[in-house]
Amino acid sequence: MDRLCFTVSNAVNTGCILACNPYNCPPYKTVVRLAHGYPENLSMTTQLPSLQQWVDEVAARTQPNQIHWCTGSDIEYQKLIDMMTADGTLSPLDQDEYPNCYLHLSDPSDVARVEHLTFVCTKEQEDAGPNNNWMSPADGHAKIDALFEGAMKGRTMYVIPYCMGPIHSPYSRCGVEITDSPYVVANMKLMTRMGSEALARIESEEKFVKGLHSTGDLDPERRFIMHFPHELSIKSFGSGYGGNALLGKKCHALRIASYQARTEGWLAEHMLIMGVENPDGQTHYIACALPSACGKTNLAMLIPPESLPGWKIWTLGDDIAWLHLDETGQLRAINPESGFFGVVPGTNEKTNKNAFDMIHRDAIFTNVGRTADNKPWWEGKNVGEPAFDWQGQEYDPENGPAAHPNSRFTIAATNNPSYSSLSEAPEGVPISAIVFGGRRATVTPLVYEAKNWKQGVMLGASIGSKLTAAAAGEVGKIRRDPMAMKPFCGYNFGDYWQHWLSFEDRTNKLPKIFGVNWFRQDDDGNFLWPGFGENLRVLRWIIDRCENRVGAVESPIGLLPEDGGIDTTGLDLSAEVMRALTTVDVEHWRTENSHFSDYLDGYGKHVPNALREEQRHMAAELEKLA
Ligand code: GTP
Ligand code: SPV
Ligand code: MN
Repeated sequence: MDRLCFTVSNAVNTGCILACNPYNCPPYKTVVRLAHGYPENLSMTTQLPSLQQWVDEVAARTQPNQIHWCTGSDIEYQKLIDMMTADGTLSPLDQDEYPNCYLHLSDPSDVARVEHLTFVCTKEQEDAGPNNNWMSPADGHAKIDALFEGAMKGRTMYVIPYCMGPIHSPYSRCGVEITDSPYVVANMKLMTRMGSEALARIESEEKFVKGLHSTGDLDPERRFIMHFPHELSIKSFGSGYGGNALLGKKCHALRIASYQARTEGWLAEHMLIMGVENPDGQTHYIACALPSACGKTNLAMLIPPESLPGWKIWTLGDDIAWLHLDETGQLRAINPESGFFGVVPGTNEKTNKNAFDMIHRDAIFTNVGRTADNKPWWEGKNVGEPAFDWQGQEYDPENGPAAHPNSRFTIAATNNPSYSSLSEAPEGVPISAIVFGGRRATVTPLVYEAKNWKQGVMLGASIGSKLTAAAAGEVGKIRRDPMAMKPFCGYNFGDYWQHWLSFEDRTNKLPKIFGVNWFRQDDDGNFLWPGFGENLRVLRWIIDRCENRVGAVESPIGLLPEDGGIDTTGLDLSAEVMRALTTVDVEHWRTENSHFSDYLDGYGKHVPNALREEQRHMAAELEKLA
């Protein structure tokens, strides 16, 4: 079977990639390092002068007790775990049922990304755009450098070389994170390709993103996450949590990478990547953007329901996709990460069995509760009872949930039963469909298709979603979250939409674009659509549309499923509910369109004309039906 065609079987494709890597990347020279082991390998350094100089400068400013260059070995990981267990940063969970699983409880003020303290520092404010908090690079450096003065006194400074993406992929990009948090090192080990191999690539490329991080004293008043896209650098102070501190993730792979991607002609997106294999063994790859805590991890490792025998799902990524056009004009995706930092609450055998099973070993849990017999516990686990909450106190429902709503598991991707070995393919996977979605109780249908690329870009740009616990703030409020990138685009959204539109000028093979919404509710707050594994029914319609196998109904917002277009056999769903899920309410959409128009106004002259025309065209089409 042709490896580069749209539909390839996962198994066939895997074998082929191992046999014939078309890029024939030279293997990066592996530098032999003295096996001093941890923590004695303090003398290990780098052959790259610019990296050595930066590490020396940081050490002079932050004054650590010692410097540890991370090799990424399993022994190093275990020693860090042992050290954190000894000093109470981690607690071992019941090792019979949860081997190699540990619990970390963060500071109660440090439980989510802090968007109001996250800045993009560009020379001109309009380059960062209204979608970002802005500071000038000079002010940004001055403000945060002052906090780093002496910040690592008495601590070990860890130098983490990492590679976002397969080590030998031309699409991958490297970085080095310096941190004083062993918890960050352990998480980076599970989430990225870090250590000696990454350092060898960095030394040979002589280019890397610089990320400097210190947990400081966790004082929210002294907490900032600063990005300097023109310098390819990040400085983060005062938080040890997730996207604030694991700098390879949102800071590098989205904010800095989106900026790099614009200048280099690719896309860095908040998207899962999954392979959907049909009973004939054909696999389509889908990239899907949903805002934080809106279902990417769940969708990426979905288990097909019994009513769809023969279907298989392959997980490539659950949070970030880097998308490139190859030399044939085909859009291809790699996952820059190699692990998951997933929302724990709600994970159970029914909703996400793959995740539920995989987090029974080798996982770090952050901010979940515990049972009396030392098993992790969270709301929606459906097994056991909480004895302690996420702050380590005896569980009392009066104090709120046992697990923090943004509690997370960290785990290597290879632990996932649905792991796709194509995750390691240097050339990534061909994308058949791009999907955008949000969490909306009303308005947005279960699924709809853009008629063309321009309408698809508008579909993505106009996504609105309820805020979730993944960021500190007002949970439940609807906000515009274009392409699920509101907190993560490292430059002006107007320019970003133009960049998206520009892909149409470069290829005639672009994937179709779809919108989805798993979260429609009735007046009593019940979800109308069963979601989770049943979402495969929607993916199937999407693939059928890509293959021109089913028809669709025209509407002002795009193409909708025909009656019966989505197979609901075996579901307890009335025709009336299905119709509610797949029709356009003209009044709702007129309001939606007018909100979107106001939103575009905020981006002034940066709004691409083509996007404005699409918005006006939709308004006119809705007017005809009013
Ligand atoms: P981030 O890691 O923050 O980017 O989140 P995510 O997009 O990966 O979200 P995740 O898959 O972790 O899901 C977040 C929450 O949404 C969990 O509580 C899930 O149980 C819930 N959820 C996921 N998929 C569905 C669905 O199809 N229907 C419903 N009703 N809830 C869902
Ligand atoms: C998100 O908020 O989209 C996450 C979690 O994936 S964090 O790593 O904290 O950004
Ligand atoms: Mn995310």
